[in-house]
Order: sequence, then structure tokens, then C-alpha cells
Amino acid sequence: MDTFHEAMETAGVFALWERDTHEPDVEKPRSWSWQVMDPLITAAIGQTSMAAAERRVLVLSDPSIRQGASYGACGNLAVNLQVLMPGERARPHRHTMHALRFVLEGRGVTTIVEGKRCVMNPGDMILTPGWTWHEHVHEGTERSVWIDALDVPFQRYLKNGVFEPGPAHDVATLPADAAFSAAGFSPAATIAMPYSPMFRYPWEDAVQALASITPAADGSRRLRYINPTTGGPVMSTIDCYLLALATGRDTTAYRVNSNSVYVVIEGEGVTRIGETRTTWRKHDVFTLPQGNWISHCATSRDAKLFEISDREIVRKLELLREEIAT
Ligand code: GTQ
Ligand code: FE2
Repeated sequence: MDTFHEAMETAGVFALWERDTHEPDVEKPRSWSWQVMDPLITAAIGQTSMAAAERRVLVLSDPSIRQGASYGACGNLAVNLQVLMPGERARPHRHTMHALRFVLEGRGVTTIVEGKRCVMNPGDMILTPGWTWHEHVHEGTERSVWIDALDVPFQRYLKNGVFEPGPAHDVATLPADAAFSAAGFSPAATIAMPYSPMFRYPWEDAVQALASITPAADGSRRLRYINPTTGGPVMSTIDCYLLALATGRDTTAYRVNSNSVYVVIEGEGVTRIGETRTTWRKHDVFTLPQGNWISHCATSRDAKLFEISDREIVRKLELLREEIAT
């Protein structure tokens, strides 16, 4: 090292002209097939007890996000698989990270969120917004598996992650979910909240609403899960959708500088993500990293995909850039 570089190092500076700071920070599209995950989940059951583990979770992990204590699947999103067996429970805790659950299999689990009991049947989506107490209790008879999505990488970046173990205390009194369950109505006293005070989004309701949507020009139908007090996303950092595809038709290509993770709920198909082609079937999970042109094509009937997106983070910061192919 010459004296200039030694002096810079001692001073804690570097020369901008000697670094390529324009090199894009790209994530590769990734996918996790259910065929591989299913036996791994079964194996995980024997690897720990719920007395020992805070949560029995397999983290879908992109190595580029696995820095220090952080983890994630894509962009600002962590997506994990959680398994609970009959008679087991996952103890109460709360954390600043926002989270949601989407149930893949097994009936009989209840997630208690800030005192509200949310039944978890296949297809149901349950919110556990930041700083709400939550625990999972399995009173059914079969293995239950669900997807957890959290804003872990983003909150890590903000150094905002706080975790508190239970028992629960200072539990807030929230309106019952039923007060929001008829579309078009909410309690008159409700004020706009930064996250949805409705914590359970039943699968039957989602399917019915989805079926009533007039298809877009490409035959697809897209339903948004919303906060009924604002009409906006369910939580400030996580936005989610249910997408139904017409068989054998490419959806209109788009690209956006936000990230999504898709969970296949029903059907089979293929998604183009930039230069990559990802084929998918029931319960596979795949990522759509920002900046890629994206188009889906279902190869079976009734293909339905659950989408988890960090778009709101980018949009709120007025940094969103999106394009639709013409
Ligand atoms: O169920 O509370 O996948 O706290 C990661 C962190 C699940 C949970 C995860 C969590 C949970
Ligand atoms: Fe949690």
C-alpha cells in the first residue's frame, strides 16, 4: 500500500473513483419445491420439541440475504415453513417484525393474536402485525404446515428488531374480526389503523371474492387482501394478493422495483422471471426479485397463487418504478 492509501485507511475514507459503486445488487430467482420440502418438514418434527424450540420453522434462505443474524427469501421478505403437530403449542411472544401466515395443510390450529382466536384452516391467511402477542395451539388431529412471511430483512436493515418473550401482558382490546366481516361495513368508532384490525382472512371468502372479479385482458383475476380501515395493504410493509390464471395464456408482462414471493395454492404452470423459467405446482414457493420482466402461464385449470410483496415499502418512500408491456 502506498502512503496515500495508508493515510486513507487510517483516516477511514476511500477513493470513490477506485470503486465501481454502480454495480447492481441483484438477487437470483429461487424456488423451493414441495416435493423436497415435504419430507424435510417431516424430518424436522423429530429434530426438536416445542418445549425446546421457540418455533419449529425451516427458513427459505437466499444466501445473499443471510448476513449476520438476518435471513430472508427475497428482497425485504423472509418466508419460512412452520410445522406443528397435534397437542403441541408454540409459546406466546411478540416482536416488532410484521408477520402473516398462510395455511398449507392441517386443520385444528388456532393462532391467538393479541387475545383474538384465529382458526387456521387450509387457505386461511392470518396476520400477526408488529408488536401483537401471538401463540399457536394445535387441537386437531393431523400435521399442520403453514407459510410464515415476515419483514425480517427490512427491520434488520433499520436495526429495529425487538423481541419479547411471553407470557402476554398489556394485551390491547381490539374490535372482533366479525365487526369487519361484512364487506362495506365497519364499526362507526373505528379509526384508521396502520395495520388491519381484522386478523383472519378465511379462504372461502377469498375464493368467492376472487371468482366475482371480471378477468383482465389476459384472463387473470387478482384479489388484494386489505386493511378494512384504510383500503390499503394489510400491514405497512407487507402487501398480499391472490392471483387466478386462465389456462394456457401468458399474463401481460410487467416489471417493478419491488420484490415478491409466490406460493402455489392450486394448479400448475410456468413463470418467466427475466431469463429464468420456473415451473411450479401445488405448494411450491418461488421468488420474483425486483427488476425482472415477469409473466405467468398456467398449464392446468384453476391455478391460484398467493403473492406476498414488499411493494408498499418502495411505494411509501416514493421510489416505486413499474412498467407494463404493451
Ligand atoms: O410463528 O411467531 O417463521 O416469530 C419466524 C418468527 C414464525 C412465529 C417464524 C416467528 C414466527
Ligand atoms: Fe412470532
